[in-house]
Parts: sequence; structure tokens; C-alpha cells
Amino acid sequence: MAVSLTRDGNVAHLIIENPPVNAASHAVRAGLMAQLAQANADPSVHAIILSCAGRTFVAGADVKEFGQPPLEPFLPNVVNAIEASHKPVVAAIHGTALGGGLELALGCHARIASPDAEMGLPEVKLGIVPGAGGTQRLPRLIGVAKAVDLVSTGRRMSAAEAHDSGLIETIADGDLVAAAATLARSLVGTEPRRTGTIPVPAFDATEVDKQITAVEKKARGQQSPAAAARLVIQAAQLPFAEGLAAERAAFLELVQSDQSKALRHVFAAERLAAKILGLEDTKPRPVETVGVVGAGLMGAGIAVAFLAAGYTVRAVERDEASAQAGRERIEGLFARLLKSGRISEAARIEQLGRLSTFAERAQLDPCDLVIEAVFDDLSVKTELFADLSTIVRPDAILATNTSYLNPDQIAAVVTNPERFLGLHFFSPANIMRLVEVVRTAQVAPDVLATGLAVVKRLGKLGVVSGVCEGFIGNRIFTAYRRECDFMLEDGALPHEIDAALEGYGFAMGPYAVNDMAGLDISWARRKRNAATRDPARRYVAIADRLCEAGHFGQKTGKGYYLYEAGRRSVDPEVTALIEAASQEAGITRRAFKADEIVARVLDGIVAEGRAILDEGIALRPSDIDLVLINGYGFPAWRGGPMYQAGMR
Ligand code: 3H9
Repeated sequence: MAVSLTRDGNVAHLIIENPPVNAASHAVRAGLMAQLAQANADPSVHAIILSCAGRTFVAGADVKEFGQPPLEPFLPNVVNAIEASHKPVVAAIHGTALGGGLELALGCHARIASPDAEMGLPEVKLGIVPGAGGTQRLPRLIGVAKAVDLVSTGRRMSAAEAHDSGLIETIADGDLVAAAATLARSLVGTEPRRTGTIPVPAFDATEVDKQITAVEKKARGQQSPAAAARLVIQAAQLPFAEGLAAERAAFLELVQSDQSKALRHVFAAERLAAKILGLEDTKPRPVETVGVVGAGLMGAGIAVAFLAAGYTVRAVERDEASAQAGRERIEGLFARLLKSGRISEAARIEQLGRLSTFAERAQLDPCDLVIEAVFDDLSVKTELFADLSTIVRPDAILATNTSYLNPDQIAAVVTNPERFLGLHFFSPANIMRLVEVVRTAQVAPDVLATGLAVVKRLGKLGVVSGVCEGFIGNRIFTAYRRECDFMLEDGALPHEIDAALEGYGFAMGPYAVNDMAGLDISWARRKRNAATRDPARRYVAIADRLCEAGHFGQKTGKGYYLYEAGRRSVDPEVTALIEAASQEAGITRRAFKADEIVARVLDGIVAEGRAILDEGIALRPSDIDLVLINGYGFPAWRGGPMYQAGMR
């Protein structure tokens, strides 16, 4: 039975059991209605607790039911029935109360949570708005500004934040259900506090308008974040029942939208990415102590990511001064996290307490996993891994963070090469969610499984890639850039290409990205590869010309654009240089419309994506979608390039 009823004296206990995440499927909704009615009809019941079995409170509506004809009772009616109960109902929350799960809790008359519980309304991430009263009840408890933040970002609140903001009454000390029963008993005989009857606290309308403008800008074409935010404002403007009706109408409309379908594809793709044929029953190796070799920008970001996930980190640099500089870099990243409010001072101290920095590689000997982030050069890496092979246990895992080198060539120097794989992080590594887990030729199944498990514990998204130059992401990005450079030489200008792609929803156009990253890194690579380049292939020399003219990007104040006083503008010198390059190549320049630019880029990406699939480098089209969305700013609400191309 999806919902059972047990008794503890005069308290009835409704327990939802619908593994794996207690989604509010039809059986749960029907069970809740039936058991609630029974508890209310029984005169010996004076109060009710709602809790869940298993690892979490209800994590949301059942996404598998979206797109199917809805079956009664609908979730909003279940929440209304709980709210209307004349006996007090207490939600006992553990794990993650998300979406429809939090909406169920909002319908209860009091909420108590475990200290490690999290709560949120992540519907916008699925291209929808909450559909069971979330936008109308939440502001009544936590105020409009905070509710706008939560519904438009979909972020989760910790139990502590939920308590401070008034979302929950208590954090349980010890046994959650026992504490919930005590709370429920204390409410017996009092009038239930119905969230829908609480007035929305006064708020600063000008400030909230600004907040919504910022939400719209950040959404880059996605509808649901601003729609959810506006519904929160309506909670303050409309009678409760009308607000609920407006929310339901918006939910039903958005759930049918192309944006929601695309985002549901992304949701499913993320779960699928973790499922690797042949690894179903493979147990990952235990990893607690992690070595990071090289504490530059990338290494420091990687170290912070591991520390934040609870690992013990030993970072190694080549000498004392570099080790000290590395420590300072890591501390600097933590200082930034603290300043932006992403972590507390207590967490910063605790996490940094698990870091040691050294100038000797021998100090890596207790590590279960060592990942390198040193200069991307084959001889540097082979020397390092040959040495590491003699330092760590024979079963300790070794990983390279190389972007372009062939990991199988590095594996050749590793003793027990089956413990070697690639973990390709994206910069800044403590922020970017994507990690390509690179399947080397000899990697053991449990080592690959460990790579995926570690990435998951980091809170990141792992996508398995085979070995090829640039793996999935950089190889496709090279094709994408090639297409843009062809258009540059044929007649488009950098700001036109960037504007077209940003208009499509990309976080940033490729030339603005390149200016930020620096033009010199890829210039050095092109020079290294010049001798082996196929002379029959079209080659656009504009990037080389820019570098020769000292345009290395933002750091030199000029790249594809001019940077003055922190402002970016079109650089006439660059326009002249591009026009000269076209002339030199014998090309008569022509105008490009935004649509054509976008179509050319998408075609280029999809063609390379198909090649990558044919070669078995990516396991499925949806993995390519995830890489582009999470590593290269492709708009998630379009579902990814392969989804757009109909490969679903
Ligand atoms: C909503 O609530 C709308 C309402 O406002 C209005 C309604 C009228 N449904 O992620 P995991 C499955 S919208 C069905 O690997 P974790 C998932 O597919 C919803 N299934 O675990 C996977 O199955 P499988 C708002 C779901 O521990 C398994 O559970 N809620 C759902 O890393 C394990 O998932 C959300 O958006 C679902 N809602 O993370 C929450 N959720 O093993 C979305 C998960 O067959 N969920 N599954 O592949 C999450 O964020 C994470 O799953 C969670 C657990 C944090 C809960």
C-alpha cells in the first residue's frame, strides 16, 4: 500500500511508501485521501503526522505521469484536503521535500524536519511552475522576496534556513517521528494554523520588480522562472482561491510546453547518464582520501570541490613556495564562497581543516584516488604518473584531468593501468557541474564505476566519454568554433555571431567566451599542431592574426572585442583585420542573418555529434546534450543539440 496508517495513542501516523523517492504518484494521492478521511472520521484520533518511509520525504509529483491524462485525485486537491483537516496535521520531513512534496508539507498545519533535510520548489527546472499551491502558500510563510528567490531558482533550502525563514516550526533533535508526535500532541485542541489563511506579509514592490527583471534576464528565454515569480506576487494581490486557480492554469499550460518537454528530456538524460551497460552490479572502490597534483587554478578548484563533498584532500605542488601559493589559492576560493553566502564560516573552517598541502609527491601515499591538474603536456604527465605508480597503493585510482592529450598514452606508463582513467573537469572546477569520465582502453569496470560515484558525491554530473582528441565536449566545441570562424571569414562579425547565439539562449557567444578564457592557449596548441594539419582542409587564420597583433582577450584589454573601463565594445581594428583576412583568402564578404548563424552552428554541432556516436565515443545522443548544456552554455530549455535534431 502506498500510504499506510498506524497509531501512537491519540496520534494517527500516515506513512507514504513509494520507492525510490516517494513521488506523489496516483496511488499515493489516492492513499492519502483515503487515510486522511479515515483519521478524521475516527474520534479517538486527535492529531495526525504525515511522514515518509525510505530515504526521503516526497521528492515531488511523479514526473513519469506528466504528459499522460491526469488521474483524480489531483495533488492540489489532496493538499487542500490536508489543509482543511479539522485535526492538526504535522509534516515530518527528512531527506528532500521537493516540489509537490513541499506543497504537501505546506498544506500541513506545522512542519518539523531532520537537521539534514532540504526543501525546495524545483519545478522551474522542469519548465513548469508549482501546481499544487506552492507559489501561493510559500510567501505566506516566508515572505514574497524569499519565495520569489526559491521558486524562480528552484534552489534547495537547508533545514536551518527553512527554520530561520519561518517555513518549518522546528528542527528535530533526535528521532524525527517521536518529535513530530510531541509537536502534534501540543497542537491538540487548538485551531489548525492553515497556511492559506495567513496573510502575505508586506513587501517592497519596487525591490521585487527588480528581482523579477533579474530573473527574466538570467532565464535567457526560459519562461517558467518569471512565471513562477509572478504567481508569488499574485499571492499577495488575489484572494487565496483565485491565486490557486491562476497557479493551476499556469501549471497546466506550461506542462504542455515545448520548453517543459525539453527540460524533462534533460531530467531523464541526467539519470540515464549514470547507467552504464555492464556496470549495473559493479561496486565502486571506497574513496575517502584524495590527492590533487598541481594547485593552479584548475587544481585549486578541484581541491575545493572535493573538500566541499567531505573528502580529505592532500594537494601537492613542486616546491614549498608553490605549495604555499596553492594553499592560498584554495583559501581564496573559500573566501569567495563565504563572501557570496554559498557557505557558512563554520563550514569553511571545517572543510579547510581537511586540506593538507605538500611539496613532496611521496605524501600522496595514503590516497585512494589521485587526480592530476598539471601542465597539459605528455612528457610532464607521463613522468608524473610513472612516479605516482610507485608511490600509491597498487589499487589506488589514478586520474588525469587532461583536456586534449590521449589518456591511453599516459596509461602506458602506469603500473596496473586498469586503475587509470580520465576525470575531465571544467573550469572553474568548484562551480562547473560537468565532469567527463574518460574510459581508457584498459580501465577496470569498478574503476569506471568509482569515477562516476565520486563525481556524483561531488554533486556534479558525470558523463562517460571514450578516448578521442578533445573527448565529447571540446571535440564538438572545436567543430562549433570552426563553423563560426568560417562565417567570420565569409562575412559575419564576432558580435553578430555572439548576439545570434545568445539570442538563441547560449549563456555567452563563442567570441566573448574566447576573450574571457584567453586566445593564447589555443594559439599555442594550433602552433604545436601546425605541422600535422591537413593542408586540404579549410583553415581560417583570423585567430592567429589576432594573437600576432597581441589580442589575447580580456587580460590584454583586447581580443575579439575591445575592453575599456570594464566595458566591451566592437573593435574597428578587429573588423579591419577580419576583412583583410577575407580578402587575403579571396572571399567576397556577405551578410549573415541571426537564424542562419544559429542553424549553421547547430548543424555543425549535430554532425560532429553523430560522428562521435558512430565512433562510440559518446554512448547516447542525450549524453551529448548534457555535455553541451553543462559545459558550453547550451540553453537547457532547448533540450540540447541532439534533442533539437530529433535524436531522442
Ligand atoms: C512537481 O512536483 C510538480 C508539482 O508542483 C505539481 C503537481 C501537480 N518522479 O536523482 P536520482 C527517480 S515537479 C518520478 O538518481 P538522487 C529517478 O528517475 C517535481 N521519479 O536520486 C530515479 O529513477 P531510476 C519536482 C523520480 O538520490 C530515482 O528516482 N521534483 C522523481 O541522486 C532516483 O533518482 C523534482 O524535480 C520524480 N519526481 O536524488 C525532484 N525524482 O533509478 C527531482 C526522482 O529509475 N528529483 N525520480 O533512474 C531529484 O531532484 C532527485 O531525484 C532527488 C534524489 C534529490 C530526489
